[in-house]
Amino acid sequence: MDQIMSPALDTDFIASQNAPLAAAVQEEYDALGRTLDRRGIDIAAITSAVAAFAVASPSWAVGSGGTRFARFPMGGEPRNIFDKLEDCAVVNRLAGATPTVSLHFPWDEVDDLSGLKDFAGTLGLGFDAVNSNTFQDHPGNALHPLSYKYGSLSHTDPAVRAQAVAHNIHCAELGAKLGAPALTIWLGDGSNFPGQSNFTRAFERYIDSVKTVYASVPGDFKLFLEHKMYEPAFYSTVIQDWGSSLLAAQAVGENCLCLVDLGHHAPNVNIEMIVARLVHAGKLAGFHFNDSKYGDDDLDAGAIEPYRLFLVFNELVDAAYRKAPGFAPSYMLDQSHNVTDPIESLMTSAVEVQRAYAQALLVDRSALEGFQDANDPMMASQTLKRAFTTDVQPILAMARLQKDAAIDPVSAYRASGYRAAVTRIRPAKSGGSGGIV
Ligand code: LRH
Ligand code: MN
Repeated sequence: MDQIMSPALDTDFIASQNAPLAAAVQEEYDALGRTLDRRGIDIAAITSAVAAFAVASPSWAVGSGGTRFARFPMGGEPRNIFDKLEDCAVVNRLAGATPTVSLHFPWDEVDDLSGLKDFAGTLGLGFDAVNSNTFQDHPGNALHPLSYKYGSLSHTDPAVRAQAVAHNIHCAELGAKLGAPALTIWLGDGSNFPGQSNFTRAFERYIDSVKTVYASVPGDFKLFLEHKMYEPAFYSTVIQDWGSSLLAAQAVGENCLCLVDLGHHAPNVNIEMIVARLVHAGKLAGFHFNDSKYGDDDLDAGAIEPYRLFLVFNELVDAAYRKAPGFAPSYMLDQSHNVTDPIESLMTSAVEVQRAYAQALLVDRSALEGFQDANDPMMASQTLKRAFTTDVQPILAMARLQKDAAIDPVSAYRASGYRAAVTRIRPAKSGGSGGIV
């Protein structure tokens, strides 16, 4: 597979883009360093923690996303997993925070897995949790002759359940061969009418199926269960909320954990408290970061509710600070880019997740604990707000500069002409009707 030789991946090009910006970054960084020093915080320690922070890119989000109404593809749509990895490499090279990719099967499946792994390696990429797909039928795919219209792992028909179980075992094997740590299982299984499904029997069939998958996955390979309130089912969903996910993960086994997709909750749900509960239970798998205002909008992380994202990271930094048992979450983006260039959205979203992490590192945890124990809500709230309102942009830019990434990823990307180059190379895809990918 021949690689696209783009300036977007070239160290000298990136250095030329950074040169006119570096002095200002250094000046702002030094000023912030003095501010944080007065708070007893070492900016260098924060910067190296931020530089080490990583979030995975979703392979399914580098093409233009859409809704059930329409999809408006831009030029240079990826044709296959190799194109997707090239685009993910640009995101990582310029924003310096996405060294792994989360794959989706069968969309990304190839016969030559070691070839795929090597190709990713040449792009400086590895793999995070892979994803199975029993939420749509796969016409012509011999492994999926039966339909998932009425469910998959919780289907009333044991033959359909067996087909879905086999698919998930297959995805885990593909993931393990690629060095991925886990398989994420998200299902559309549910009902559209009261009475259509027996909640308990469906849930027990689901647990039984996941137990069968769990029994077949290699040693420390993990299963991540992803809950979602609704869609595609609009009355009940088998794994509808964190409670159902936790009950199932506890029933399945130690390496079965609960993944939190920020968009899978009703508006105004206290997601940061769900995170605290899953950490308490030792069952937090990790995240699909995105943002939303209404439903599972899959908007760019931090674009709508940056304070909520900060509050989630406040719980994560607190868990690390308390050395919570079994705390090792996987961080992944899961978004749909309907009106922006996906590469720009993935770069800026990775930076927004990094920003929330950096701000959460600035929380004075011992002071906060004191105000909480003293029942001083005003000072407790102000302690969080002080961290959230600290402009950590110089730290994020310095972390990128120190990694030879781009101080301003979007400007560097646009200056690289990458989109125009792939638009020339990759045949245009028609738009037409909806569908997220
Ligand atoms: C379901 C979901 C799931 C993916 C899919 C692309 O809404 O969040 O994580 O499989 O999006
Ligand atoms: Mn998701």
